[in-house]
Amino acid sequence: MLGWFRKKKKKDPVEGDAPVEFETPVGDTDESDRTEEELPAHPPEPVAPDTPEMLTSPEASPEIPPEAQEEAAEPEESQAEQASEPEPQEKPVSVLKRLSQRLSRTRESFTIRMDELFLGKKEIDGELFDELEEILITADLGIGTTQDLLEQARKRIQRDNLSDPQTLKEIIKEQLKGYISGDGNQKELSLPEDEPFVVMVVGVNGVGKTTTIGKITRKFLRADRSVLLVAADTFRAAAISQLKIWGERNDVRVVAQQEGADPSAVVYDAMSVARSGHYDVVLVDTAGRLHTKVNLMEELKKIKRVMHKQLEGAPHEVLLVIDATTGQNGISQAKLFNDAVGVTGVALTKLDGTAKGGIVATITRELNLPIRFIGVGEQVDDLRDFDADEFIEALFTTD
Ligand SMILES: Nc1nc2c(ncn2[C@@H]2O[C@H](COP(=O)(O)OP(=O)(O)OP(=O)(O)O)[C@@H](O)[C@H]2O)c(=O)[nH]1
Ligand SMILES: [Mg+2]
Repeated sequence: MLGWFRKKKKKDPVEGDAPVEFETPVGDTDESDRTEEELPAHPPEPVAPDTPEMLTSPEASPEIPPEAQEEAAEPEESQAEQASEPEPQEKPVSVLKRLSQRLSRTRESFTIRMDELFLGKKEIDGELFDELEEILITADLGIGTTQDLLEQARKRIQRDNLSDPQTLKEIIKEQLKGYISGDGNQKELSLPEDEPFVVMVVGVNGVGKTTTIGKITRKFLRADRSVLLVAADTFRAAAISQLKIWGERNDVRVVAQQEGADPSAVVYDAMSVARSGHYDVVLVDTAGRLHTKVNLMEELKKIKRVMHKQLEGAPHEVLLVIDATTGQNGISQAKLFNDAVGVTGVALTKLDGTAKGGIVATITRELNLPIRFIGVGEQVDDLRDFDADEFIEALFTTD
């Protein structure tokens, strides 16, 4: 359980009153309980022509005008439509049901295909394993994880002398849960009490860094934490204004300079503001590519060094944002970022728009990185604290 969004303890109890402590995690409660208005997805931003430097994300590339992106999307698959689905008025949709709806494309390619495969099967044979392998690879579980999973399943079947295909299905479910609920994923994470909690958000362009920052800001505000945003993506003027829009929406301060400014200088200023203003949380947006010939990874390392010099514990978290629709490509990106700046957690976005949800298991098993959040839509509340059990249940829900 992610402890970031526990409400801040009240420090000055009124005399005579028992001290009030808020320990309830907030942010991922049943969305039917929500009282706050849903904010619209951030508006399409003006796009400046630019040259990708070293890494690009094939999805939602800022080079593609929003209209063209809309045209390219199949109408029934439109993320915007999914995100703005009308809420049922009378019957509140449970958290699990809602999540499983958002994961519908992965469920179709994985759970539903698996159900069809097992339907009518009377015995476990080689053919069943071959077809299973194909399903797992299509869901982007990755070759390594798929093979490990099938090998473990074969061993179990032999060892326990099992013959019922339904048991095999249960074994797969258990095995998947094992991969994604590793140690790192269940760690309780708390915020430092006496200094700002600094999160450096990194990732390739277009993966959803700025949007995720906007969503996380809202979660922290609900937990009574003050938030400072930092526009260290100085690559495009639009990137800076996009963060400022999120700042306005959430009514929080944004430290920014002009386009093309040295991102480390922005961060330097921001750390002083954070300390003097006693901010609880600092969220730093970084670029996915650069306008100069400076290597992106070198630039990120520099930003990290500057933060650390200003505040010893910072960054407390290097949050890598991965776009789930990029599948195994996202895994290669993760390795590069991890080698350069030491990623400590992952936010996996756009799970609502992809059949490649199996990437969750690859991230946790092969990269051994904890997934902190999953993005399941464009709205401010479409960011969930990742919970392995809940995720597996939602994935295997059949209705
Ligand atoms: N469907 C869906 N869309 C998302 C999600 N997260 C982000 N997006 C969309 O992805 C697009 C890119 O998001 P940004 O936040 O601008 O990505 P970025 O990484 O900051 O991009 P750069 O600033 O260009 O590096 C936007 O249209 C977002 O609304 C998600 O979880 N689901
Ligand atoms: Mg951005």
